[in-house]
Amino acid sequence: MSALDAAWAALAAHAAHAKKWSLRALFAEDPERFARCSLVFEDLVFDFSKQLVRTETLELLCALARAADLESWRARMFAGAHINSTEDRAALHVALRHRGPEPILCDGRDVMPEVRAELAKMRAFAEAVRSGAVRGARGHSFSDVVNIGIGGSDLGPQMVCRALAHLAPPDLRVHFVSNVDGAHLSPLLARLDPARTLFIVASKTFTTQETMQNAASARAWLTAALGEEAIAQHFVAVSTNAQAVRSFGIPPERSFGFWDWVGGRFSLWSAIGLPIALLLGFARFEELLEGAHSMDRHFATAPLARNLPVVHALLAVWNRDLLGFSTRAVLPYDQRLERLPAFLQQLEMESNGKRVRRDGQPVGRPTCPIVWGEVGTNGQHAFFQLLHQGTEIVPCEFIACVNPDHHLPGHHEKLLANLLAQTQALAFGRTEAEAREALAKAGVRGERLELLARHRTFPGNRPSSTILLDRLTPRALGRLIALFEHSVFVQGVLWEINSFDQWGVELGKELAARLLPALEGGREPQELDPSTRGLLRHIIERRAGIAAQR
Ligand code: G6Q
Repeated sequence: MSALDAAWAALAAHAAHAKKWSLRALFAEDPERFARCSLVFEDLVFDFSKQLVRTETLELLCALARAADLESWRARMFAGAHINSTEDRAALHVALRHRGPEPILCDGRDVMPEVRAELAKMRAFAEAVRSGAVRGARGHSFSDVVNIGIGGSDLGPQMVCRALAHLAPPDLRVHFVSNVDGAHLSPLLARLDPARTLFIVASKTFTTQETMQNAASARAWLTAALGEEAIAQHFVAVSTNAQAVRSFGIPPERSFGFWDWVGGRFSLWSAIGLPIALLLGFARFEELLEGAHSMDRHFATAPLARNLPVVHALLAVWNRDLLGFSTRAVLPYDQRLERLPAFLQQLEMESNGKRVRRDGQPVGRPTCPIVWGEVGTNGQHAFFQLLHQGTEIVPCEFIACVNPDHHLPGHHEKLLANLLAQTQALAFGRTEAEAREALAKAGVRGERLELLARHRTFPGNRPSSTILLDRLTPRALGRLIALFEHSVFVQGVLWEINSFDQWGVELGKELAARLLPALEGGREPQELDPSTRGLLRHIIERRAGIAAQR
């Protein structure tokens, strides 16, 4: 048996006991449990004392990490090795936020001079737009920036811009258009003034169907109002494909680059973060990078058992593989983090939603859970019923700031009271005896008391973690995102998968390309299955019918 198989086997044996543990008992037997089962990094607190773990669990999980060679994979990532093996590339997003003078090598070259040069170009452009030095074709300063991109070229910068909008100036708005559905772009264009609108076409490849369609429509809208010559002043591009950017009509000085060693979902630290720099100013974008860099240093150097991304990942694997929980809820108690669940869905599920190992063999155990979530307290009035009393156990991750950035009295205390209460209710529940006692006190008697007591029992023992930040600053957010990024990588190492490719998105793209001609009035593809053929013909007939009526 390999050391890794032995580590999994030891954990499986341990988990057989863990399935009988109760959080009530774990807390009762150890008054120091909070101190023992929480980690602090700068002002970030990660409390995992309400997870179904003991000291021995963490020891066994750390042994698993060592058996999976985590420390050497981590070193290889920082050293620019081609850990993205199926695409034969490095995964070097840590270089994008590296702040020190040291070189970072990739394929024998120091990438830092290029990284710094691109950051300097972003700074100059962001400052010029914000000061009004760079203007549109009619001489107006820009009031609206539209980022056209999808997936990794959308979710990260969008999430950050929403999270930190309280730091944005009142006279600049940033919008994000991703969906190929014209219902995304069309109503936005209807509200915008072409003379004051700047478009960012953000696409690593500059071939993505959705982005190219949206960019073409935006370009047609702009040129209809301001003429072809206005393109160079109203469009910028962020891409690794300089040739395609030039063909679109965007000059090199308005084109921002990045590198093939930056994965889309890890790219918000590159020029893909341009909307962030425009909205918040470059100094704040740099604070975001600094926050991520400080987490990178911690991840690279802290011992496994005190290492936040490592412990976060080990708990995720414990819940998924050993306790068998198939989903994970992300519950930010902060309205500004409303796009965090969507961002993490991509980061985690695109990275680790895989069934074969790096060597092509089946993983043989469950990998990435389904990640989902919603901001609190909204979720409490929607799906928390299932979290507390449903038949599915969902490990939850609560995230909140100790201090708000608004001045409305009375809100934040209620927000935090609710967060703390939910973690308590999930962990400790309410026994049937306690429910009966509460009902009796309220004057309920007899059969009705017996019936209601069953409905009002909370089984508890439902694990959760809580992350607290002092305040939602760019630095704190950068640190939080980097924590999740590294956790995803660690989980991938434990499952022996490559977290940096995404072949699972390809088949649908190919099939859509085969079907598109038929929808555009051309021939139906041959050898179509009866279901798809039936649907395709229905659409074509109904659309023809509608067209005929017009
Ligand atoms: C992310 C994925 C994917 C990608 C989009 C957009 O890691 O690779 O979400 O970001 O498909 O790709 P482009 O940036 O090339 O348009």
